[in-house]
Amino acid sequence: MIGVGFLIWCLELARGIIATYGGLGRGLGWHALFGGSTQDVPPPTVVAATMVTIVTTLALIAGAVVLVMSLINLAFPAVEIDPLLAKNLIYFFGHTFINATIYMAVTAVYEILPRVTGRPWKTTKVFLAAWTLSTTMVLTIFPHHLLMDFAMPVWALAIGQVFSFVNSFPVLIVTGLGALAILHRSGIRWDMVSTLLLISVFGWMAGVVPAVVDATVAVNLVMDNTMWVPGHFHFYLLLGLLPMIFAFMIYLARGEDATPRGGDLTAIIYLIFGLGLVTMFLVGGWASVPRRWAEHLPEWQIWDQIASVMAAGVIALTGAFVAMFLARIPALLREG
Ligand SMILES: [Cu+2]
Repeated sequence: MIGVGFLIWCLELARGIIATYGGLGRGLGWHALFGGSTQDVPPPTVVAATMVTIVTTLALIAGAVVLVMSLINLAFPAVEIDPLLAKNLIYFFGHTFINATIYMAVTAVYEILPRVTGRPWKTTKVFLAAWTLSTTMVLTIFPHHLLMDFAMPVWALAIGQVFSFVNSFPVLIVTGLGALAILHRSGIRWDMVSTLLLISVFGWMAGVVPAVVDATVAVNLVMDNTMWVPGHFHFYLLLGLLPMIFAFMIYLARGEDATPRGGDLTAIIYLIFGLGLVTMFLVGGWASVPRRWAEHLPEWQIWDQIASVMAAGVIALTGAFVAMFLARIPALLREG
């Protein structure tokens, strides 16, 4: 049901992009990137949304295929599934789908930072090239989840390994540098929304570092079943994806000038709690604390205890951000 919902959402995005820009290739700005045309160059948000539409649709198809295969296998056990194929389909779906969430949420940075600074975020050729590269690579690096599967062909693992290094950087760099260029001497007023956006760019960029470390064969063989893994994905989801979403929600509900006093401090406290939480995960991984394990030794629990306090702080502030959004809904509805 959730998959079908997302598929309808993707199809609607694709329809909108095709109707407005004349095709998905033009949504990615290929006419400007390869043809040199400067007409109808799509804004950054459309470029990102086109990429997300393409890869999420493909991910959903793979997910649906493996679901149907499993259901058939349940009903008719004689119809067997190739376990390696099933695992590949699952990780093609999962890797692509979760990556696309950040690629979509980063449009909050592309849209809101220019508005609060009064400086446009221009679509450059480098920006277009980075997003086109990521569109192809995000689809081919999922074997980095299968580095421990000896039955996988070595070439597939090699692609997963090499492209994991290459893929992470183009979009991160154009986004990070773009954000810094817009912010530099802009005289911006640091409020809750702008601070959350800056935190999100930091959290995304910094969180990818432990992820790429884990996608390295030599490290993965040791670290994959440790707390390092929840450490890296909490890093870019808790401090990258979520601040993008919070900033967007609060901006939507309260507008440009209405974010409350001291909002920047609230956002920084969220960053501190979040960093504390992910650091405890990463420290546990560094100390080889296993995940998915029946036994959890008393020596490991000090990190859990610190992390629990940090998690409580994250939950409290998340509650506050969501409440700020929900509290404004009735007024927004009245204003129409
Ligand atoms: Cu992945």
